[in-house]
Amino acid sequence: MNIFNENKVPLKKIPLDPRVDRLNSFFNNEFKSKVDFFVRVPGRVNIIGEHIDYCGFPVLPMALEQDILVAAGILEQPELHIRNVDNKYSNFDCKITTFEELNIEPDNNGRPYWYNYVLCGIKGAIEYLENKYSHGLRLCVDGNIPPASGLSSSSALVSASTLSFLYAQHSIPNKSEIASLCARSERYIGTQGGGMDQAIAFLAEENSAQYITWNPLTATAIELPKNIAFVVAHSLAEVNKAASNDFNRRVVECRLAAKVLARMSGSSTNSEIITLKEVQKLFGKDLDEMICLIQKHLPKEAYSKNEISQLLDTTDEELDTLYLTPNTKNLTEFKLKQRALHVFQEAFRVQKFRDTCLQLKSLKNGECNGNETIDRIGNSENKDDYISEILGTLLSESHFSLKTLYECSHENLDLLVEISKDMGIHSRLTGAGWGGCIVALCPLSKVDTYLEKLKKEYYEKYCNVSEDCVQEYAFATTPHYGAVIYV
Ligand code: ADP
Ligand code: NG1
Ligand code: MG
Repeated sequence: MNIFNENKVPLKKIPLDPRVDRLNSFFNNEFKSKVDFFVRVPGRVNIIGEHIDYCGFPVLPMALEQDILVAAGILEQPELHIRNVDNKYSNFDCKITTFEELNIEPDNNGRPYWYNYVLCGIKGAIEYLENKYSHGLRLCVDGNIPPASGLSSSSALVSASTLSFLYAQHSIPNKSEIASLCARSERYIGTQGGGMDQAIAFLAEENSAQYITWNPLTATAIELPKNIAFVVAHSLAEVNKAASNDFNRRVVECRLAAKVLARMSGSSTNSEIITLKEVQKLFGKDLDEMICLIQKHLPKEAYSKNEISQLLDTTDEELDTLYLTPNTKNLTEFKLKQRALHVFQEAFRVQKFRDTCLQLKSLKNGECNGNETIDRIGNSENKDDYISEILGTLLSESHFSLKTLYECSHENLDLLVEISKDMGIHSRLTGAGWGGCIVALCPLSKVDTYLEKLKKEYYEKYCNVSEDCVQEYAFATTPHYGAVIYV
């Protein structure tokens, strides 16, 4: 076990923190035994790159201060005892055997029980260990990431569970490996997400966002301009992504769009192509050119299942088994053009956001070298305002696309975005959408006025929240560090 290997999830001393103390006492009371270790996994805010991780395109999230904190006690017997400090979350106890036998079922309304996320994490860990494990666990969970709000509370919970279980078996995988494992584990809840949430949970660094790529998974630190703050504001519309087929519907629409585009390029239907990124590679075109190709190859507003089967020269039954999920098999209509357009355009915005941050850094380091954009930034009267406007516009465009092409916004999110716009502040929904939070790019000098405006014009006017609670729902944030084990 190499404690100092920077690729491994770090082991740190248990911090002096009242929240850790409270969780420790809660665990002692609940189980009449001592905590062996704690695990902390942060939530995240995705700055830009929404609904494109599962299409193979890079994204740009940062970790939050808010986290899932877990206290764990190692057991000799193969059992799980799961508790939560918040008593709205019920206790759960079970025996464990093999990952094949660990069933994860939702309630009668198709909503996952909260502890199903813990079970997903454990199931993934047992699968990774090929059923060779020797210890069970007692777990107490304390989370302060607003749940079901696009800040990735689910992945923090799954990842903290996987990490706890592996550590209890004396296994500390490296960060990229466990990030990919946790992304696979969370799919047991029923949603076919990409790996963004788990990647940032493990690969985050303090003070910078991460530019995350797939296959192979890499994270590159991106310094954000110092004169801006990222403000998160909750619309107070909560939505559990595994309780409906909205999320998976988008995933399969992108898959089918990729498949149809690949077919148009002359590739055989049984090729492995399944993501829009792979299709781009197949065509050998840049993002702009792909956007033009969509207009040509996917002209219709909607495609029926039968039309897609014909385009792919397959049967509806084969379509079900190869590309659809249990909760999307009953769908009869798919929007391929709109979803693919959003994906390629959003991928382009991520590149532009990252490049602008890098160009600003080059300029600050005095590395101009006749680069046109850098010169333009350098020559602008107020560099900071100029950069804020470029980055902010990308956020506004992203929101518009998510609202109109991807259809995953919510009226409360749109209202928050409009209120922000009134003050000249660009913002967008963050996370999967259909509710949850916006992220706004706010000049540092305007943060207090902006938060005050949100309080007056959103929280006081439309929501019944007390003044002290507003800070919990609207806050400026800076990039935090990733998952840790406290021993
Ligand atoms: P998010 O955008 O926050 O990831 P999801 O819909 O993916 O939203 O997952 C939210 C679900 O995760 C909640 O409905 C709940 O079941 C679970 N969850 C999140 N935080 C906690 C917590 N602190 N304690 C228990 N369960 C939690
Ligand atoms: P949230 O909103 O945290 O559940 C989901 C997916 C991400 C990504 C975003 C949209 C999971 C675990 N998370 O996040 O992979 O696709 O939506 O960009 O499925
Ligand atoms: Mg989630």
